[in-house]
Amino acid sequence: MRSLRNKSRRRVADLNIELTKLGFHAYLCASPSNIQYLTASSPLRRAAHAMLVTPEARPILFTSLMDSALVKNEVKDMDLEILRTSENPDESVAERLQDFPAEKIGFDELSFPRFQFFRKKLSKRKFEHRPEILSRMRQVKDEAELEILKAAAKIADAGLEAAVEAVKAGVKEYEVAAEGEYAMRKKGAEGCAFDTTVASGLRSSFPHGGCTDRRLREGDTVVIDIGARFAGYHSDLTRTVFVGKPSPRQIKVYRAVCKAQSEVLKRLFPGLKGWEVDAMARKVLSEEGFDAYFIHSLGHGVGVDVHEAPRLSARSQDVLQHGNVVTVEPGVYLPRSFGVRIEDLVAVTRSGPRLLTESQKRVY
Ligand SMILES: [Mn+2]
Repeated sequence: MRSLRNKSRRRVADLNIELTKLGFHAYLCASPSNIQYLTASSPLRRAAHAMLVTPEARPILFTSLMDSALVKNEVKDMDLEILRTSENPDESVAERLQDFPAEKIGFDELSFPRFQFFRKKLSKRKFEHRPEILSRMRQVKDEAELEILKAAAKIADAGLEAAVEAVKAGVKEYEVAAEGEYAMRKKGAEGCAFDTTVASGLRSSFPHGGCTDRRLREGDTVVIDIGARFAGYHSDLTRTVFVGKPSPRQIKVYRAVCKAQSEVLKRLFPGLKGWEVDAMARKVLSEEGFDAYFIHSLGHGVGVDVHEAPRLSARSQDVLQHGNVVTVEPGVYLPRSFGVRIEDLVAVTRSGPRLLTESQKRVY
């Protein structure tokens, strides 16, 4: 608890240094993920309405009366403001902002109506959408965060194992998903990181197949994409398996995807740009003749959000740093036929990539 408080204090201090450097007088956090990060408390993800950070004073957390006891229990060195009920909760936030001499106010994310409201209420102030200030901080994980992400990855491993065990002809996709999710819950998951995908047969050619009541058949390709939420952090893991014996074509695609992934995993070091890493996988797949069917980006950062910085995509200028946690997930999707994706969660470190997910990959 104490170390969490120190962590929160350090993150707020870092944000304030950034704000001062960039000439901001205040920063309004409305994103639950950013509030979780700055308070180092995952329950606050839901319990806080907004957070106001300023180099001039202690941060202010806005919360409903209903959640105020929880917030008080989690956070000690911040001011608490109880939202007045039965009206627009942003009225309270705007009032507090009015007390500030702040001219230039940064914010992370606001719906258009909320943004309009603040602009109208505080017409003399300048509001700037600057989500990258926090996403840059969040993408570099410390040791404690890496431990939590490792635990989340381990839970996903257990979920995947249970799901793969359930794969056999006659079983429905959602039954496979249910086995995986149940196993994750029993291992301590707070929930799923996202809706589990179990996409079989032709449906495996849809990267975001979700799952349906389709029954698995002999010869099917099955893409299972599963992840856990643990202590407010996420994991993301995909394996592709076959029902019965795969055909030579299925094996060829599977091997190509495996090769693309292992090439990247060998050479994932700080200093590389997102597009360079993406290109490594694309090059292997082009040598195998499948690059035209790799129709998404190679990977993304994972942390307080399942999708965050840095991005590993064809256009990403993000530079990998020690402490990044990313997915490496090449895929090949043959239209009207089948698809294969293999995904692991990896920590980028000075001494090389550290795999967080450890599910085995069948070799064909
Ligand atoms: Mn992913």
